[in-house]
Parts: sequence; structure tokens; C-alpha cells
Amino acid sequence: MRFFTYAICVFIASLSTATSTLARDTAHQRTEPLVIETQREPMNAPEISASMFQAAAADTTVLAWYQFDSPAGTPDPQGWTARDVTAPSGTHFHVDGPACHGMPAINGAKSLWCGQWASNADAWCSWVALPGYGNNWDQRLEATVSASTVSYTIEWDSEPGYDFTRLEWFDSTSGQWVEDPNGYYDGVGGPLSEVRASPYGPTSVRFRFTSDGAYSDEDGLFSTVEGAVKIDDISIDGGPVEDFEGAACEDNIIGNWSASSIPGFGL
Ligand SMILES: [Ca+2]
Ligand SMILES: [Ca+2]
Ligand SMILES: [Ca+2]
Repeated sequence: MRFFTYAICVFIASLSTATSTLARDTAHQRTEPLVIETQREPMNAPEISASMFQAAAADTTVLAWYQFDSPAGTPDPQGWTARDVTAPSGTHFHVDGPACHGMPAINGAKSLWCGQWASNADAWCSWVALPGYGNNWDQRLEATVSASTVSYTIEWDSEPGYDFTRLEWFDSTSGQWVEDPNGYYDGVGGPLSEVRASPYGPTSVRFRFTSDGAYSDEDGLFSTVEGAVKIDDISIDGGPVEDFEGAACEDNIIGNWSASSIPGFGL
């Protein structure tokens, strides 16, 4: 019995020493916690009585518990924030050239480029083969005035058969954007000077680049040199030529042209 009592005392003394040592080391190594979590016990009766929680409770340490209901039963994010992963990575038609990021211009020192330059910023650091374009892009460059004809010089570099640049006219009868009947741009081509005419008379016109879900500069499975597309010297109805030389780097609203991308699905 005496030996047993002694053994218990030694065990308690050892545990006390180990606990003190751990506390000291922890205090020295980290003065502030990186994450503060507030443990929340289940508040709803169905969850408290759920067999999984009851069975595991005896030997489980609950680090955090979220059921996203307030005690009154209303939705409660409980400190979590939401992000729409369907939201586009940004608006990518923009003024670029040797004086901006180094992308060659079609004519002069600047063109309009639909693409992303190499960057270590958070949104781009995992992209494999920039400069170039990403997966699931739907980028538009739309005229802010009506047009019957549009002339332009275009140079493109995108996955053939899957990633396309199109010129689209707005058909007010159907309420739909319709691809120009003379076709699209894919693969590698240009610079090519084009003049295209509206099938619907004076109406809205836009350039549109779309890519599918794989094979781009984002995943590196299709690395382009100057993708997706560059445009220069645009004229509407034979009017003044927009050569982008007077625009600032990164501008995406220039003269009669405005760039945009589709919004995300929403939360
Ligand atoms: Ca692709
Ligand atoms: Ca590339
Ligand atoms: Ca130019």
C-alpha cells in the first residue's frame, strides 16, 4: 500500500512538472494566438440528441462547432465569410504595350489586350504560364455607341476549337447577341485588318473572348505567347480611329469602348 501511494505521488509530481514545462515553452514560443476560436456547443435539440455527437462525445475534443443557426433559429454565419467562386478573376480587356507590362503592341506603343501579365499577387501566383489568359473567361469589350460597321486590326493566340474571340452584334428583334456571320478567331493569327458590317443596321457591337474550363495559361496545359487577343486601330462607321496611344496603361474604358466581364452566379 505504501509503495502504491508513493507511485501515485510520483506520477502526480511528474504530471505537474510536465504541465509547467509545456506552459513555459508555449509562452516563450508564441505570445499571441494565430487563431482564436470560440467553442460552441450545439444549441438545437436535434443536434444535441444526434447519435453521432453523443457517441463521440466521450472521447472527442470539440475544437469548434458551427450549425449556422442562432438560438432563435434564424440563419447565423457565426463569423464565417462567403466568397463567390464563380465570380470572374477580373476585367481583362485593358490598354497594354511595351511601356506598360512589356506586351508588344500591334501598332504604335499601345493596343488593347485581353490577357493577364505574370504576377506574384495572390490571385495569379498559382497560374502556371502567364502572361496569357485563364480558364472560364468571358470577357467583353463593347462599344458605347451604335455601329453599322466596325474596322479593326486583331491578333489572337488561344486554344483552337475551345477558346474563341468573336465579334457580336445585338439583334434587337430577338434580344440576343449574335456572332458576326464572318466567323471567329481561334488558334494563332494576325495581325489582321478587318471590316465587318452589322446584319441588323445600326446596333450595339462588342468583342467577346470566351475560354472553356481547361487548357490555358492558368493551368499551363496550353501556354500562349500573347494570348488571348489584342486589338488596335478600331473605327466605328469609318469615324476617328482609336489607336489607344493616348490612353493610360490598364485603362479599360477608352473613348467609345468599355470592357467588362460577366458577374458571378451570386451567393
Ligand atoms: Ca481552353
Ligand atoms: Ca503564356
Ligand atoms: Ca496602337
